[in-house]
Amino acid sequence: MSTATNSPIPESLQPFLRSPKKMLIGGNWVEAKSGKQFDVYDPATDQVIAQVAEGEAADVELAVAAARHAFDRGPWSKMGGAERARLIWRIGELIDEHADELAQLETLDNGKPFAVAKAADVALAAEMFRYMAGWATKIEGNTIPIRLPFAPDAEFHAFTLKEPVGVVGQIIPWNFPLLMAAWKLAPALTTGCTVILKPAEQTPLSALRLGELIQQAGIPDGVVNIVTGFGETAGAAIASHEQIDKVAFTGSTEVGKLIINAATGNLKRVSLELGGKSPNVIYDDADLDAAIAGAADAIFFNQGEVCSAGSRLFVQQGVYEQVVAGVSEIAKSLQVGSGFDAATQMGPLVSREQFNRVTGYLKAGVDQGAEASAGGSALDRPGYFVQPTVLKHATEEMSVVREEIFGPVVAAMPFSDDAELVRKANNTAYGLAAGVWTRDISKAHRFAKSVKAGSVWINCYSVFDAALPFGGYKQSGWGREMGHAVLENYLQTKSVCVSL
Ligand code: TXE
Repeated sequence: MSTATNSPIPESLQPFLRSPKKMLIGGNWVEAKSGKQFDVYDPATDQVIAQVAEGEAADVELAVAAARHAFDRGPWSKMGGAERARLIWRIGELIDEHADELAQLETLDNGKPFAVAKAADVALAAEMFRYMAGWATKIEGNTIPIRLPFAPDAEFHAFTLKEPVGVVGQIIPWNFPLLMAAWKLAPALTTGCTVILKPAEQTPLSALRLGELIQQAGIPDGVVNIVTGFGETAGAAIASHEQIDKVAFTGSTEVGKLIINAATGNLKRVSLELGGKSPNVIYDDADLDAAIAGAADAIFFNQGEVCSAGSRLFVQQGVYEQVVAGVSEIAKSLQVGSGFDAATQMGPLVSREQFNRVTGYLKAGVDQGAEASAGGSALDRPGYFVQPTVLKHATEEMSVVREEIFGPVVAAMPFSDDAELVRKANNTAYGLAAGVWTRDISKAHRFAKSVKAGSVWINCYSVFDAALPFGGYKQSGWGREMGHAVLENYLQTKSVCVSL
């Protein structure tokens, strides 16, 4: 592993950074009612880069009123699908037109390499809006033949209508700030819902810029409201609000459980995309060059701050040492530094808190008997940098194997046969994703069937597409993001029965 120097903030971002960071409520950019602001940090330097309005319950109240008005009075929920589709498509185009600026904001706020932000976060966000725009004209119910056993001659015409669920609260994390906003906003808009979006307090900047683009696209006032602030205040006020019909959350499993409790007051619908501890499996008959590179990418992509990261690496006994050595070699070769440096392959972690959490796990892993065959500690420099780390001699009881670290740390474990593998792979509270590398197609399919996970990648990892559903089994969540499946989160079914 080598380190690149920090690079200065691009001059082109300065006008946006210098403008006051207000919240979008009812089509207006407003301060927090309390007048409070909070600091936002550059994770590569530990310096404050912006001050952002600190929304709380009173601001959520205003945002809910605006969203309620926009939903109950229209025009959004009553607009034709084709008209909504044109506006949603336009958001995707505007994201592409501002791709460099949005990617720079993402690098500055989250730390990730600029090239990754542009190729993955920004491109996938634009694609998500365009994909969802297509569904706006295809939301249909069914006609359903029915017959009453006690009145067989009575004739009915019965059908279902798909209607938007209403006002939706959306609470998102900091690992893919713009993309998570897109995953949430696009299906809500497609189905005719109105939204209160709360970005993560660590990374609010790209969502605020997206708010400006959403206005530019012509989305009516009050349809998308953006409240910046902390989870325990603004987030909790959204989760418990009686006038919000649904809450969609991405974040930790711990907070996901709090959201469910808070939502019981009015029994609002809840969808959750939570943590993971995903198994990535390499059989001895795999194309090992591809599998080793794939295993490294599965954990080091986005600094390991990926809910579906391949953080438990299971390697068949005969090739275990070779694979661990290969992944360790890649870890050591990765260029770690400022996301603005073109040579950088891995940026800093997002925050001081996340840095402390990940370095805490590194210490715990070694204390519990694992050995770092690459990395193992923080980097001695300002900013929240840690080394890409491979832990060998890991066992199932260790906290580094059981708990989500959400950093560039992979725990490698050997297995001998399928039965042992499946037991170990499923020995987790989570069930978000899994990967398997083998040349034997039957083996791959058997593993895909037996692993309890919402996504399985065969001879690849971290492949995402707006058309492909994504979400968790077990404590990794409720409901699916993306694809046709996500529409169900935002629609309700009304049965209509006409006597003929
Ligand atoms: O998450 P939180 P944190 C996991 C990952 C990470 C850990 C902690 O393991 O190390 O969570 O990260 C809002 N009511 N993931 O503390 O707190 C908060 O403001 C309502 C996995 O940052 O769950 C933010 O907008 N909202 C993950 C969002 O929840 C609340 C992505 C996520 O923050 C709230 C992020 C409350 N009481 C972390 N408390 C994934 N699945 O991708 C916080 N929030």
